Formats: sequence, C-alpha cells, structure tokens
Amino acid sequence: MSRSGLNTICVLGLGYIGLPTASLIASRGVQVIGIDVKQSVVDQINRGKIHIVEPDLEAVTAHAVAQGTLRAATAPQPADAFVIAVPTPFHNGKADLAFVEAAGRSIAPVLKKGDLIVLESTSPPGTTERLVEQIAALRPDLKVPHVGRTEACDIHVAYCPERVLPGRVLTELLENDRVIGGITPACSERAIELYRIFCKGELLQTTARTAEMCKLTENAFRDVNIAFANELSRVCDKLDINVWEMIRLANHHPRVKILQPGPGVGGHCIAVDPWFIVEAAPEESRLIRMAREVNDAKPFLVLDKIKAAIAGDKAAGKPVAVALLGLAFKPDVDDLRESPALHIAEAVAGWGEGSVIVSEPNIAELPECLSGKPGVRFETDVHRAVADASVVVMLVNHRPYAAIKSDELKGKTIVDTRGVWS
Ligand code: SAJ
Repeated sequence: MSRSGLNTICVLGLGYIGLPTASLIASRGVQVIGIDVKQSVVDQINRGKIHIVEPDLEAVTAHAVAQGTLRAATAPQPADAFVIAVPTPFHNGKADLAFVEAAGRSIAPVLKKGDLIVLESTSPPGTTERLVEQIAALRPDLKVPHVGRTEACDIHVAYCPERVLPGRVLTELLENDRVIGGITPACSERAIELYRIFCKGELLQTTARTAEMCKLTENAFRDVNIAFANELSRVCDKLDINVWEMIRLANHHPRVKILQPGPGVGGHCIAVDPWFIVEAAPEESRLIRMAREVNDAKPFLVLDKIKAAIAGDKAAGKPVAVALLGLAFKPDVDDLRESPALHIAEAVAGWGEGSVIVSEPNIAELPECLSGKPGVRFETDVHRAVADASVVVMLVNHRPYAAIKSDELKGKTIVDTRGVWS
C-alpha cells in the first residue's frame, strides 16, 4: 500500500516513454498495468522482453514482470491513476490528437471517484482541458475539475511532459526536474504524489496550459539554436570561413554558447514539436517557423555539396564512388526516424551516379528504402568504406568513425557536415 493511495497505475502507450515510465514505477513496488493496442507488444512485455532499444530498460522491465508488479494488457483496467503516453503525430500542418482522444474514450468507463489522469504526450496548449471536457461528456456522473475553480472534484487531471533524452531515458526519468500542470492546484498536488514515487528531480507546479507550452518551448528553443548554427554554416561557406573554428572561438565568450551545425535536424521531437506552436499561433511565431525552415533546408545544401564533389571527380576522370558515413538521426543511436542523413542517402542512391557505399555501425542491415537499390552497398568495415570511395561524406559523427586516420582520407573529396575533419 503506497502512502499516496496510488496503489495501481495504468500507463497507456508502451512506447519510448510509456514503457520506461511503467517499468520504473513498477520497480518501486507499485502495481502497474501497461496498456498497448498492439497484442505483440503486450505479449513481449509479459514475457519480460522489450520492443525498443534503450540501455538497461530490458533488465528493469524483466525484473518488474518477474516480481509481479508489471503486466501488460490491450485494454485499460480500473486503477488509481492513468498516465497517457501515446503518440501525437503532426500531419499536414495539424497536430493529430486521435490517439489522445482514443485513450480518453478507453479510460472513461473504468474511472472512479478519486482517480488521477495525467497526460504526458506532447500536445498543443489546451489539449488537457479538452481531455477533461471529453471525460465530462462520457461520465456525467463524475464531477470534473475546471480551470480557475477550486471546489472539490471526483477526479484530478494534469499535464506532465516527458523531457528525457533517448539513450539516457532511465537516468533522466529518475533525475530530471518535472513540470506538473494541473487543471487546478489540487490536481497538480495529486499528480506530484504520483511522480514522487520514482522521480528524484524537483516537481515544479504550474497550470496545464503552461506545462503544455513549456514542453513545446524546450524543443523549439533547441531547434532555433541549431538553426542559428546551421545558418552560420551557410554564411561562413559563402565568406570562405571555417564555421567550426569560428564557433569554437565565439564560444570562448562567457555568455555565448552556439550549438553545432549539422546535416539537418532529425528525430521525432525537435523537428516536429515547434510546428505545434506555429499551428497554435501562426502570426506570432515567425522566428520558430523560420528556424524549422532553415533546418529543413539543410539536407538540400548538403546534397548540393555532394553533387559538386561528384561533378569534380567526374571532370577529373575518376570513377565515382561515394561513401556515406552514418544514417541515424544523431550520433551513437540506431534511430533512423526523420533522419536527415537517411534522406540524404536516399537522394544520393536515387541519382544512379557510380557506386554508393553506406556505413551505419548501429544497424545490422540497410533500411528498406536503400536495400536492393542499384549501385548501393552496405559496408560494415568503416575503413573499407573510406578506402573504396572517391568522395567521403561525414553525416553522423558516430564513435567508431573516430578511428579513421587523416592518411586514409588523402586524395579524396571530403564533405564534412559535422566538423569532424574541418
Ligand atoms: N543537433 C544538431 N546540432 C546540435 C545538437 C543537435 O544538429 O548542436 C541535431 C541532432 O543531430 C539531431 C537533432 O538535432 O538530428 C535532435 O537531437 P537532440 O540530441 O538535440 O535531441 P533529441 O531529439 O534526441 O531529444 C530532444 C531533447 N530536447 C531538448 O534537448 C530540448 C530531449 O530532452 C526531449 O525529451 C526529446 O527531444 C523529446 O522527446 O521531446
């Protein structure tokens, strides 16, 4: 029995956030039911196995399943708290909240007086308030909370965004501070009791709307800062200045901390979340939109450089062979989602110019969009990839590429999008 009275927690959505959250709460001895619409995911978790790549997660999940505090199912069951961690994709300029709505519909029948609902999915401001309206319509017998009112309610509802970095999810779930935005202050306090079960960071209380905007702002902040670095790389190219050296020097100023230019911004968060702000307030978010555009344009600039390098080799009568180093969306992960490097590789493979040697140390085989393409070869030996190429393109500075010596690059045309050899 936990002191908070939160004895059974139902976590909806067992993906990159829901599964680690469910496993961590269960590891504290609290009963957790993880819900996922995919039967295969549910079966796998009930066997103590996981379907995503995240350091240490399988051990924590397996232990929780073995000690009987974590089990998975396909439909919500009565619980004291419901944590919604389902995807909120962005399609054609609009946030798609269908999964949040489906989660609301699925928990409504099992809700009882005293329950807590927490939304964690990245959402446009106002989504948690709409979730309350949905619950109120489906369960008129329950007194729901209202913004700005303080009377006692039958259920509590709050928004608490996740802010963990893929690859460090368990550590960051434990240690990061959390922003907890209740529909009312009483809702925030109830949600704080839930996060106290496993979170060592500060639990910062605010409104649901502010917490929703705060999550979007964190990722838009990073996007705008990366766009600044990417814009500087264009400016410096034009003015024949080494952007990496220039940024290194500028960062010696005590109040300047410029991020690193790259081939573009990937992943399923930073390249997406700023659009939620632009959708909600298009006239007022010019800088945020512009940053997205600057970052989205970056892969095309890299492609122009690769094209020029190939043309140079052809003019010199050399047979064309392009080595593309890295496909993931950032260093030392296997995640190819929204990866600018992958988009670049697909485009180069589509040109049909000589041979294309693709290296990605974190995956076992080429993704479908590249495998079997004429002239494309997957090369697991980093040194051979470089040796066989006339043009070497550094797309993702994975750790194994540090073994490439400058001698190996002699006589080759280099396109370095990460400043590794610049
Ligand atoms: N990138 C650059 N230059 C840089 C830093 C990053 O080009 O100087 C690129 C990366 O190569 C990558 C993209 O940006 O393509 C995003 O990578 P990231 O490491 O900045 O962030 P993510 O997407 O792995 O995780 C982010 C984090 N948000 C912030 O740092 C504000 C994480 O804390 C969030 O929890 C996560 O988004 C999320 O789920 O929203």
